[in-house]
Order: sequence, then C-alpha cells, then structure tokens
Amino acid sequence: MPTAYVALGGNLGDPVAQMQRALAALAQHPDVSSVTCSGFYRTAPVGYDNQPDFINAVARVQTSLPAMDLLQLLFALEFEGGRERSFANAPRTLDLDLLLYDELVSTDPVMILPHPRMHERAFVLQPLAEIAPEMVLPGHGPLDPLLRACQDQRIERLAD
Ligand code: PH2
Ligand code: MG
Ligand code: MG
Repeated sequence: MPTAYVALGGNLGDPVAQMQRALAALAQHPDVSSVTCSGFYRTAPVGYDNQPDFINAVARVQTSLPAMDLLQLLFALEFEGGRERSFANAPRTLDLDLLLYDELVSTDPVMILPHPRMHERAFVLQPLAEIAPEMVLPGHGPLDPLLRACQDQRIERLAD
C-alpha cells in the first residue's frame, strides 16, 4: 500500500484540537490503513511574520487512495477544520499539505510532489525526522544537514 507524508499546521482557533480531529478523521477513512503522527511543535511563522505562532506536526499515512484523491480528502478536512483561503501564508485554522507520496514526482500545479519547500522548513523537517529519521529527500539528501541549515527557525516540541 502506498505511503504518504502529510504536514499539519494551524495558528488560529485551537490548532491542536483541529489537528487531532483531522488525524482521527484520516485514521477512520475506509481507504486509510494507518496514520502515525509525530509530536506537536510550536513554531515561529515562516514567510509572513506578523501572525501568531503555529502548531505543526507531520504524519505518515498508509492509504490505497491515489495521490490526487488523498489531496482532495485533505482539502475536505481543511474545510471541515474551518479553513478559509485569503492570501498566501495567511493565518489559518488548519493546513494539511501533502509532502510526499511514495516516490511520485508530480509537476501538476495543484499537487507538486515532493513538496517544493519542505526541505527548507524546520517546522516540517523536525517532526518528519521524529517519524522517519532515515528519510532522504529526493534532490536534497538526508534530513540532518537540511535541519542544521534552518537552525535560525524557532521550533519547540510540546509535551505529549
Ligand atoms: N505554513 C505556511 C507558511 N508559514 N510557518 C510555520 N511556522 N508553520 C506553518 O505551517 C507555515 C508557516 C504556509 O502554509
Ligand atoms: Mg502549508
Ligand atoms: Mg496548504
């Protein structure tokens, strides 16, 4: 069964609860066989500074859904989580980004895979390293050197 990695994030409302609801909904989906999530992290906003800290995590999802169907499911869960779309990098209740889907490379503008910015974001790399320490990102290499390169990004693991 294919393995996907999904980044979860949010900085409005109760992001922890919104992310936990999304994880539960994913795990209950008939075409999803397992969901393994990292711990939750409090992270400084990247890209657009003038907004609250985020909560972030990364989950490994084993699913028989094709990549585009999984992406549509993530969009539906974002909507259920109260997501409204305003401007790029705007504050949001729930953001679910498909990072990787097996070895799939996609240049479709709605589903670029691997995610084009994941290798430069501590809020993705740190939780990913927790559940997939041996991961090698296509075109970018292992996680540890990538993480060292974004040491200036504030990130703090929340207690379990
Ligand atoms: N998501 C963004 C832009 N900036 N910063 C943090 N810390 N966490 C995020 O999830 C995040 C961000 C765009 O989706
Ligand atoms: Mg995002
Ligand atoms: Mg997104």
